[in-house]
Amino acid sequence: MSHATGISYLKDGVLPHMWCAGCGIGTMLGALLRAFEELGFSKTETVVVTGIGCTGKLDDYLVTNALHTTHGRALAYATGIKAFNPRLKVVVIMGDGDGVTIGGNHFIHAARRNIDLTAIVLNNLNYGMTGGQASATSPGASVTSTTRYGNPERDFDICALAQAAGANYVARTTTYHGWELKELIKQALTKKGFSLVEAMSPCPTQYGRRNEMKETSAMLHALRDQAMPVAHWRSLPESQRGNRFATGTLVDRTEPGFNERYALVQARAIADASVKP
Ligand SMILES: Cc1ncc(C[n+]2csc(CCOP(=O)(O)OP(=O)(O)O)c2C)c(N)n1
Repeated sequence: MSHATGISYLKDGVLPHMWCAGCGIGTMLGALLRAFEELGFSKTETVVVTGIGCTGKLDDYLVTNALHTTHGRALAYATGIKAFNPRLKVVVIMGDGDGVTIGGNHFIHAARRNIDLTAIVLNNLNYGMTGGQASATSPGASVTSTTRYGNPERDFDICALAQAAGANYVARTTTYHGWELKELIKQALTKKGFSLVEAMSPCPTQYGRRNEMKETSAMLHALRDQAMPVAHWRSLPESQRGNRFATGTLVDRTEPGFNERYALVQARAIADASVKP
């Protein structure tokens, strides 16, 4: 049996890519390309929107439509695209800094609107591109370039945030689990309403080396060991979960999304206008 490579969605001449050895962004790109191919996504009717950061460079590699936006604002641009032309498939790729730190407010409101977008947040636990500063997902005990003696802040659970705000679909895995990542991206891409896939990823250059994971592969293996399929994770009392996080599909609902609700409002407004002089 031959597997999809997704190569037809990759721009010519872009390899080798720009990310560090051991970074998970290339794995996420591979999963996305394969998901596009397996779902037969149209190159002209798919728009990949990115913010700024190492993860935000991903749109450079694609032959789909792409929009490279400002830091933390990718979801706002994507919302405009989807509201204007609901026929387009809109996929938003962000780092944890981009998506839920500087971009936290846009993230909450995109999930609240349940707008029909797929957001993929690559969570490498810090601001990779600018030197490894703490982000809203850096764990409390972690050392980053701005928290040299530990992080006094608490971290966000991105999936719980999306669930609480109203997203229809929420999933998480790691870039160690490349095939699962592709499958979860496919589910998210076919889901109506706001869908989120969180890809836990190593950042050996910035995060790993400051947190006693000096080998290039060490953070990848640490994430692998922390990942726990959601059914198992839910069966354990909180006291036994330790630092493990749940993976797989965490939320799957069918609430109406923004575009459906907006179409109803539009129909009412048009009907109202037609009876008035
Ligand atoms: C408004 C604004 N503030 C700050 C920056 C500087 N900046 C560029 S990338 C980045 C961090 C990106 O981190 P993250 O989103 O986690 O992505 P990663 O690089 O880790 O993939 C920052 C702070 C910017 N470009 N624009």
